[in-house]
Amino acid sequence: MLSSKLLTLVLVVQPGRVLLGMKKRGFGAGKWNGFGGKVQPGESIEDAAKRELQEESGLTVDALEKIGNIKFEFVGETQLLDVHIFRADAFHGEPTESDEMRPQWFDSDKIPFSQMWVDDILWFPLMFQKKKFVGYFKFQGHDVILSHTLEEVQQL
Ligand code: 6U4
Repeated sequence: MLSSKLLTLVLVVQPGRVLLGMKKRGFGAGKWNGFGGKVQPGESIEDAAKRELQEESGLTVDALEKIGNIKFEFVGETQLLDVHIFRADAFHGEPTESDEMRPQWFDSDKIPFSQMWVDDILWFPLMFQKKKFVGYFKFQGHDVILSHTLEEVQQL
């Protein structure tokens, strides 16, 4: 059985737009994505999501809505990425570039999917509609999905 690594991902959404960050280094460098990272020992997943959002975008939030959970398998890797996805509809502060991310607002109809993880185009519509979802994606390298499941759920 594969072990798994807990990760967070936060999408900050306002009417008609979403904040993404250009990942400057590390896993997924060169891609636009939500803000997130590894859950540290002793930390709750939601606290990790808030901390990573603050560290990478400069924004703080009072509340996060749990919207999705996707597990990613990369062929040849022994660890699954267990990514917990949250949406924030309100925030404090101004998006600020960090060592890891360069934040930018995108209109909801101009999301740069060709420069994002290829799974995002499949679940962003659910995220925008505030639908909850769970999924499993099996990747070959970082650009090819070999198989996947994605389903809407009532509760996470
Ligand atoms: P550090 O500790 O900063 O070196 P790094 O290797 O850069 O970590 P990290 O912590 O930024 O990785 O975590 C990876 C981020 O990428 C998490 O927010 C989850 C997200 N992510 C990983 N695979 C993804 C995928 N297929 N689709 C997606 N986000 C993904 O939308």
